[in-house]
Amino acid sequence: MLNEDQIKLYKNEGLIKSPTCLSKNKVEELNSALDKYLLDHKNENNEFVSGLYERDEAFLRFALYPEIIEEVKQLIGEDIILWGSSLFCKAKKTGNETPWHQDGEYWPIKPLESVTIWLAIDEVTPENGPLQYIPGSHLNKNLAEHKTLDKKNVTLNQTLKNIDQIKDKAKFVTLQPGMFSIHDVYLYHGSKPNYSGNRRAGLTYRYMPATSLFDHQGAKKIEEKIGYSLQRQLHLVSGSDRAKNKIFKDHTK
Ligand SMILES: O=C(O)CCC(=O)C(=O)O
Repeated sequence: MLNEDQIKLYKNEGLIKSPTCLSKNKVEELNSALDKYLLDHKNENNEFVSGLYERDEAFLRFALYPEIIEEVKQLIGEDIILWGSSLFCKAKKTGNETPWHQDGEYWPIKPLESVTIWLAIDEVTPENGPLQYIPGSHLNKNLAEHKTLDKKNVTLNQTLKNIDQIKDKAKFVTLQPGMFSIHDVYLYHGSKPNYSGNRRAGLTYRYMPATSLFDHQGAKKIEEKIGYSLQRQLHLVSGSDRAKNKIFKDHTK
């Protein structure tokens, strides 16, 4: 669970490192699921995989761990929908950059509110492309202008237009396997390429308050623009679906 200072820090900075670390057994389960996924998809680019639990349901159960849900509740309340997951698996030496962005730029959630759990499978060090962020950049709850990048070796193709002026305020997040950070939907964040000798794999799980509506048609349009398409599954993980979303599975019963 988060203490009051940690909750305050999250509200002020837009990102915190959770004090929780998953057990050794759970970290082993995470590794097995990832090893199997990478083997099953060995001819694909797995630097960034969106719709992870829709593609492989082995990844769903990690998102339901009470250690994670209890902390999400502290930040967005009792009514929670898990609506997405991704793999960010930066290969050693050649791992891709994630350009500076705000998550909200990609997500049709109304009203726009969501938190991301970034769960480390590998150790994340200053050298292997940790998540970096601008503390407080979420505070005015605005989506800043993004532009499309015409560049290979990036996980996402949208980037913030005016990041150069504030880049020097960035902090980065180091994690041990089984630890996770939590960030706000409006936060400016990204990560550098991985030129180190160690892979940097992590999972993201996205949760929204069930008082918001997920616009499936809007999501489809955005995802086609980025170049993928999937049948997104919404999972009710706590409380009730107050906004009457299209729920794929209710885990509260
Ligand atoms: O892990 C990364 O490289 C970027 C992650 C990210 O952008 C996110 O979690 O929203």
